[in-house]
Amino acid sequence: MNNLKGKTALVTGATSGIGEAVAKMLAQMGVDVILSARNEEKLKELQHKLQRDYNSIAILPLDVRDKKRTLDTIEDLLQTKEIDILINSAGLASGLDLFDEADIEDFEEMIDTNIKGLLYITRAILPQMRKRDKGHIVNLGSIAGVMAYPKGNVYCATKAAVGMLTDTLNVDLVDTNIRVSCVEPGAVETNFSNVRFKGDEKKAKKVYEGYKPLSAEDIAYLIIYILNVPDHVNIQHALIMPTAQRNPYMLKKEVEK
Ligand code: 8X3
Repeated sequence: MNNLKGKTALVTGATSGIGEAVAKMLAQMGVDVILSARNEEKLKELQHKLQRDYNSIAILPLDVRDKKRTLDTIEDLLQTKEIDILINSAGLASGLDLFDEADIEDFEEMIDTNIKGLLYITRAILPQMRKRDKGHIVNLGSIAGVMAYPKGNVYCATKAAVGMLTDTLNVDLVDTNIRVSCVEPGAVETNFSNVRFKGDEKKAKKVYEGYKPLSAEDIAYLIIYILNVPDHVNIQHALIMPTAQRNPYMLKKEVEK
């Protein structure tokens, strides 16, 4: 069953990790994909790669933290495109420190991207979806937004906000056919920890050692499933963890002998 063919999707954070994996899978499903991220060169590279095999792949260079540019760019985009699917996957963790020792710049970067960026994009896209009475928004939450873990502080808070925004959007959209979903992964091996630890690859690699973490593709499969279910089905939250991890505290690691 492919309910997605011929639809148009906008994917933020499309040049890495989960965003990139979802963009590729959407293209495979025959969706016209608009790839959005900050780095234009990377966007062009991915567009070039995908265009060889799939239909329409457009790019939208954008830093979602820039309110005015985001609102203006989306307004322009909507003059010519009807967006059926919005994947809000731009987001990051910056630092893993005790709250009282953490860098306030890190707090702001996470709030600006994970919450405010998501708000700007969604606020700009949603009126068109409401007018057409159709659309599906998928937000990238996290187990971090469901359960607090040590030193997660502001990252956990931003992802809790993403989860709650999913709920409040669903409530505000009760009289429409628009669906809003939040995917909440545990440990996924992507560039995530590398960014969190600011390029300390050794520290980043350690996070995924001794067990099989999820891959970006595992999350992309789930997102495709969520998007592809019949119109009367709205999967509002989906918590997805590696089998070795049951929550942020319970992770079965093989110990080296
Ligand atoms: C990523 C998962 O557990 O590192 O959001 O916060 S975790």
